[in-house]
Amino acid sequence: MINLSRRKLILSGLAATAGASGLAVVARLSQKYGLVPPDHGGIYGLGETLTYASQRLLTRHSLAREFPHSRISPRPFPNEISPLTEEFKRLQGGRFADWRLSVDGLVAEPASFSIADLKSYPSRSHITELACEEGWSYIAEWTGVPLSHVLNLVGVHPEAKYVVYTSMEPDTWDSIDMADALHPQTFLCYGMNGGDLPVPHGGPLRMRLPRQVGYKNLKFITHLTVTDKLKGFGNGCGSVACEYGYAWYAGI
Ligand SMILES: Nc1nc2c(c(=O)[nH]1)N[C@H]1C(S)=C(S)[C@@H](COP(=O)(O)O)O[C@H]1N2
Ligand SMILES: [Mo]
Repeated sequence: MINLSRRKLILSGLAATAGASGLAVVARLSQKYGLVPPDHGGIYGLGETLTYASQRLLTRHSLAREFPHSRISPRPFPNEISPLTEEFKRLQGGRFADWRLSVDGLVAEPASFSIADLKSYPSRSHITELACEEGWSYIAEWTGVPLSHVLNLVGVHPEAKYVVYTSMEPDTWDSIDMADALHPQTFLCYGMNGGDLPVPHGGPLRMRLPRQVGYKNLKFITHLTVTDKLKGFGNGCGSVACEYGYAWYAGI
């Protein structure tokens, strides 16, 4: 763990060298302290590294803003109806009783969970904003089980660095680092505004991670893989979105 004074030192190092001409030094410092995001190789590589490194050093433990009930948006906007696959329709027809979330990778005991299993664990709620990169946003109350709870149940190996999550929507997956995976506001979310999570908003289960923008909050997730490297997942940059040019780390 990086302590506060060392954190300050690295940060001022990052800032000073970025302000001067030594961007290569930023890259080297970030590498040294494990602060390089998986999509650092692109045209904006150094920018992504600087954003991720400074946010990780400054805000690793900070919380996304929570709102009072009175601020819940009357008409939350779903940007997608449902994955219109036969398999999804079959599960939806059975009210998701046959639906499972499977968890594997660097864990002591791979497992799979029904929605009833997930609902039997301690549930948490927060009223937070979902902000799309396209400019719209809304506030809702999100309920779920903290991802950290499920990761503790399966026993994550110490070398784990990322959690990859996959949607039932074809070719849709993303990943987060362990700081976000273990963050108290990061939920496997099955509820919204007091009811079950509606299908248009990702029901029966979505990732809810209010410290990153909308597109990291994948809907219809059914599979988690804990890993120490993202090489081997798609082209290795950490998400499908990133393969289309969006940042892997999209902190707010
Ligand atoms: N499976 C899946 N998850 C997804 C998306 C999607 O198209 N498919 N869109 C993302 C984007 S860009 C945003 S802004 C949010 C929107 O969440 P909402 O539809 O519940 O408002 O979902 C994210 N999760
Ligand atoms: Mo979005």
